[in-house]
Amino acid sequence: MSQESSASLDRRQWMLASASAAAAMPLLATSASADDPPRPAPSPLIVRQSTPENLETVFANLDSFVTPTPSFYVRSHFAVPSLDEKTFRLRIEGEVDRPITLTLDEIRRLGERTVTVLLECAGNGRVFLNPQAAGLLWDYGGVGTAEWTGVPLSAVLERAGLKKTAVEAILYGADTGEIKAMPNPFQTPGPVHFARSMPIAKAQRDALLAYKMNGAELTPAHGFPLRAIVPGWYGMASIKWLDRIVVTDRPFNGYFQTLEYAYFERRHGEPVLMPVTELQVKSTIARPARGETIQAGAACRIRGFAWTSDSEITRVEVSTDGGRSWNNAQLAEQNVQNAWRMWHYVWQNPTAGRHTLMCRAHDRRGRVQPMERDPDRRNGMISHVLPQEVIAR
Ligand SMILES: Nc1nc2c(c(=O)[nH]1)N[C@H]1C(S)=C(S)[C@@H](COP(=O)(O)O)O[C@H]1N2
Ligand SMILES: [Mo]
Repeated sequence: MSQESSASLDRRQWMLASASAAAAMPLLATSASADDPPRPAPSPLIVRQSTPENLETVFANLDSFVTPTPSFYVRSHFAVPSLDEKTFRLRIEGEVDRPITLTLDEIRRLGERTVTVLLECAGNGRVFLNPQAAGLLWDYGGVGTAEWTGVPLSAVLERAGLKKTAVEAILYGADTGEIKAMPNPFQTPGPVHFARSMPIAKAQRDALLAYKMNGAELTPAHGFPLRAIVPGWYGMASIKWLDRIVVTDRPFNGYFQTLEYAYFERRHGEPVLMPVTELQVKSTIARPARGETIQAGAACRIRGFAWTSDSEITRVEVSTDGGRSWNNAQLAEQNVQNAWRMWHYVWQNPTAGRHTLMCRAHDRRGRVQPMERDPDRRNGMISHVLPQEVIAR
């Protein structure tokens, strides 16, 4: 597929999204940000798949640090399991001194905290890959930031007591199913639970078992009654409907970190398949949106979001001429590790015609958003700079 045709596909998807938003919502007289021209109220989510339900955020409509729950993307591999708060139990077993099961009340008593954490699907931006990669074709909106309330995973592990042999914690969701819609080597051997592991050090450092999102009980789609939140890692690590933790004495090779959600890392120059973990430094333009018409000659406020893993966004550059020249954007003061940072740049005098916008983020660890796609990342971890065409009239 040529660059041209993939760009027009995106534009069509954007127009479909905004057309359905316009049909469903009355036009607001004023927009959320005084600097943006008026547009429809926050739209419903875009349906990427209906069974199971996979829903994308309309990124161009995001204009707040915390993403409201009704606008937060949903990524589920299997049907939402129906779980009853009263009979729900979390089981912890494996390399522990005492295998235990905990009720939600027992979990809540382990020391509540609230963190603001961004989740980004490892496949976010997949629609831009060329050649097209396997998986759901997310545009910009497989990402969001929410306030999560729960207890540290470390507190739960402490209750069970880790043996000296403990190396990883595997988190299992209650959801289960088969993956068959791919060629044989990528199918599951019968039904599996959605599961991911992390090293014990990560589990003890900052992973959270959350029962609230944005101050309210988790919704079924987002993992009711209990989910993991793994700060700084791609979303697949944040297991929803979490009902089982197995501590192991060796790395886990489950389906969702080998055949899926894995990328090639070069070791001694040779590719080694590794589970996807840490978020890459990335920024995305929210407005003007791809294909949007802006006013020629009038100052245009370009705004967006930038994020990274276990670091801080220190700079976002914006180009209005397809990457020939770059200008520093203004970073918002609100700067929370493992959430995102809002930014804007005022483009003083757009001339009539087509323009290609770009943005590029830097972090405190010295990482820079790459200009080129790295094919070793297979079908995920999509963070390279993307051109965004707008029209000034
Ligand atoms: N049990 C379970 N947990 C899961 C998933 C899943 O399918 N089942 N999807 C993962 C993926 S790939 C992502 S990106 C995030 C999305 O979380 P959200 O649906 O709350 O946005 O959940 C993760 N946790
Ligand atoms: Mo994901």
